[in-house]
Amino acid sequence: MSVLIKGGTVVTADLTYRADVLCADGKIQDIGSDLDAPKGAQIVDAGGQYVMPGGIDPHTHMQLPFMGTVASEDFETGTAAGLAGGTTMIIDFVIPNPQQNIMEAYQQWREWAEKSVADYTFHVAITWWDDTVSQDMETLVRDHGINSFKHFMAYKGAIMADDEILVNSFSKAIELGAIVTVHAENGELVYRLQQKIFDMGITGPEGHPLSRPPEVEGEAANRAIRIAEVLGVPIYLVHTSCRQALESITRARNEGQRVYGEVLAGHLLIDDSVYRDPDFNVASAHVMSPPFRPKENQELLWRGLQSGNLQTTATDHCCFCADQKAAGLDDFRLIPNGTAGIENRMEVLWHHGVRSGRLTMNEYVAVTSTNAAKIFNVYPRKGSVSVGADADIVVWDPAATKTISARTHHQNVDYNIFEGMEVTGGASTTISQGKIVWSDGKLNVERGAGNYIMRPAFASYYDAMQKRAEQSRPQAVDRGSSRPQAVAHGKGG
Ligand code: DUC
Ligand code: ZN
Ligand code: ZN
Repeated sequence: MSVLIKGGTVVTADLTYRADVLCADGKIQDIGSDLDAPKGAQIVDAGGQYVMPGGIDPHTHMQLPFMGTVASEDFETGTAAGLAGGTTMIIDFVIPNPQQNIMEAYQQWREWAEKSVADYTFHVAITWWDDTVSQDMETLVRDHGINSFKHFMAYKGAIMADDEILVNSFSKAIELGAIVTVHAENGELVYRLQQKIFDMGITGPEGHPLSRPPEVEGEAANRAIRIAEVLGVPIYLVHTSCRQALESITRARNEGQRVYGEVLAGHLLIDDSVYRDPDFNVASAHVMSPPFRPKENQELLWRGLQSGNLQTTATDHCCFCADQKAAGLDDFRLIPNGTAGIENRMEVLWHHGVRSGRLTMNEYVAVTSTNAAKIFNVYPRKGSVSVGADADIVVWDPAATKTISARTHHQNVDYNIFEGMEVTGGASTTISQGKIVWSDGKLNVERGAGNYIMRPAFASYYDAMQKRAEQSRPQAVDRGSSRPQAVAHGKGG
């Protein structure tokens, strides 16, 4: 079965041009003017619309067991909601319990994800350390197409990675040609502040942001970046939410360090006033970490995207319904952390990014798809409209209008953090693996159709680092030069 997208304007991270796009056998077969439709092809009329790479959400948590419950959105419903919003691939997280065998956790997530209706891949979290973890990292990179390892610097007593774990895991990652990612919040400080605020009698959701102020994120971001610098490993900070963390990223990038930053659609558009809503259901529905921030951070995060210091946008899609959030009715520390967004990321970023003039259409494609594909080494198979790429495409109607609501969304959660937001621009057709899976406001998906996507290690990057380390070794005595020294240390010295 083939699909011919006719009469649209192709928009990639680099180019904007009029062309038809032919998809067959799951791939983009041809791009050109006035392409003929093969016999039996389905035709998508893209007149007046944009033909872009499907969105990649590099940060989701489908059916995550977390804080005594399990996220309500599973891999089937979550990937379907993504397709309805133009997102055609997710990068979810394998999160082993402390002491749990890493391969066992990985197999568990693979099994859970088999019902996905769109393509998916995983970051694997390193939550504890011993020789078997080191071995398993190697197996994952070598045999299972994993090239990114996640570290939670918060959630003390659960999945938190302390400095010893960070150093061990980062060192192993560079040896394997993998990238490290971090949830940057100082878990010791969060723990201390949570107790203090609760003991002061602040028990409701308003205590959540007070216990996780921006300084706590800034400290952890800077620490992780500096550890990565010393070890010479590329690092990616998930959900950068505040000035302090952004400044650390920007500073390190200006020094030539390979540091990447992600920002969530929610952090760009929602501020911390939501936690002071008198309705527990509303305030607790916004409890996620890091929390929504004072408004002044939003403009800085937009500028981070515009300047290229932040490269990707994500959602941290992790859904809990009101009955689950109610676990923290008397104690904000027990409210399961997480909010939804996979269905709305592409449209809210278009509306507030492109229509506002903050982002060009090409920049929009970069930050919603292409950059994630490049950083996590799956480009140009994903994140591009090019011959030979996977036929994961969104046909974007810039004139479509909609009011976002939990009443009409496809996400399996009873609240939408963008409730009532009016947006212009949306996915009229989504194509996944060369099949039309969303059109005319209807999903046409098949349980289990999603493929697990292997992502190779960054061998060339690792080789280059080794070469630089060798070249820079004589300079290691030059105390005025921090970068070459750091690279030399990156060799494992
Ligand atoms: N933050 C959340 O809000 N939910 C899941 C995990 C995380 O880090
Ligand atoms: Zn996180
Ligand atoms: Zn997360």
